Amino acid sequence: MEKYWNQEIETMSLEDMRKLQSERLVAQVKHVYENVKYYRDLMDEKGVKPEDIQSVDDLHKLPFISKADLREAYPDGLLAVPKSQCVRIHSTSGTTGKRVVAFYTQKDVDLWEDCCARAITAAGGTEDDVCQVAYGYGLFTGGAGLHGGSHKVGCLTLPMSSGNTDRQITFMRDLGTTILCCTPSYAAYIGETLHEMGLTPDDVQLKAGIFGAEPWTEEMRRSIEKSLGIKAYDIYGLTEISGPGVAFECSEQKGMHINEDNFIPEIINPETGEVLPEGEVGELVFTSITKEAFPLLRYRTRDLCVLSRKKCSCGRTLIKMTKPMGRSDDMMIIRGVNVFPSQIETVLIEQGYSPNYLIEVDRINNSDTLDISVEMNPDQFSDKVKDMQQQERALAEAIKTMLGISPKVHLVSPKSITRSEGKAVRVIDKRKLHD
Ligand code: DLL
Repeated sequence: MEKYWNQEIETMSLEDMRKLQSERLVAQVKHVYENVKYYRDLMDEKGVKPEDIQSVDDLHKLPFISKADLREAYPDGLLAVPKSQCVRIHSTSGTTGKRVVAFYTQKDVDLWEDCCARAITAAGGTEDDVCQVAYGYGLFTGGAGLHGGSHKVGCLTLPMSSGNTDRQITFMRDLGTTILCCTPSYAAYIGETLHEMGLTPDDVQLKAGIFGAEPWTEEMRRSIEKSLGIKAYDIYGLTEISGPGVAFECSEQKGMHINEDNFIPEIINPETGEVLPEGEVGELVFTSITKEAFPLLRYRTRDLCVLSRKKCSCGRTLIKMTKPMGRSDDMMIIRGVNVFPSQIETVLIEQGYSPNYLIEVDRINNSDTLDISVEMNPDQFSDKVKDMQQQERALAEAIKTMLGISPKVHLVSPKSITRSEGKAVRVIDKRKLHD
């Protein structure tokens, strides 16, 4: 029997959901227009008044808001309530440019934790579970979000944060962890460490993992499921919209249900901004209709995916999104060809290599170069140079078939690529450094 955290909402008819969304949207647009000068100016510029928005069908009339706007409004130019009503901030990792600061009222935190509780329940979590939260705690939303959701469900919560892998495994065994929450790259690392300690999945009691915050392939899912003896569920979210739990996977494990009673999704053509019909790939845009402190309308995530209302075997009617295929700004153009790191990862795992790799792109003598360092598993290692060269050629050929361009593959010794305890860095584009 499928369990839901909020059955009424999670299995609501489309008609009722649209009604609920419309009511919330109308109120939210008014709240934002009255309280956020930055967005009011954008609306005025576009000639849209709150009265023009009567239902979700009018959503397209509103202006978009982008990361550039968030940076311009830093730190609190988009805050919609007095600071005294806020109880928390979180912030993005800010690898490029200024960090984004997101504010929360107590109600915002509650609704967000509820979304995470839905995700944990969909992964089979109940009050009988022991939930180990190995996402980072702090400004990052991963730790706090899953921690709050786990409390709501009533799981025994282990607030581990990321890192200290030996201790993660000790606690996992001593306290009988059944659900692990962390990034997929850290889950792979924990699986690898378990193996190195001479342990097998039978030595732990894990049954499920809730992994997200970075792109990961189906091949990676299977590899983690095998190494930890679990079912691995995807979870999606972003700081600007709340954090983890914007969307979550269910028992069907095919795409993630969006908590659309809180966040209305749209897919647009990233070049023209035109709204695309269901089933087409494009940039995901969210309108948060319940957030009080930091309510973004039509926020462009830059994540590329497809939306679908196909019937789901879990009984949930919430719209689904596919795994993001990467961010529009993750895509590399190498010798004129569009390349996503996930395509390379798919080939590596299919060919029996580990998910530990590093992609380096450069421009030498006006020509793009693509170098991929791939770690061998101990059994792939050979001390015959000829064998190694042959393996490198075979892998380069398989990648060329996928991408249409030839990479230079370097097989490197086991354990030589730095492991990730949070979001993995898998691409270094040196062209950006020279530009
Ligand atoms: O990564 C929130 C989160 C924490 C989600 C824990 C899931 C689990 P940010 O640091 O703001 O927030 O990064 C958001 O990460 O726009 C996507 O590009 C990427 N991302 C998040 N989840 C997934 C996922 C958190 N399941 C950005 N698959 C988003 C692929 C993901 N990419």
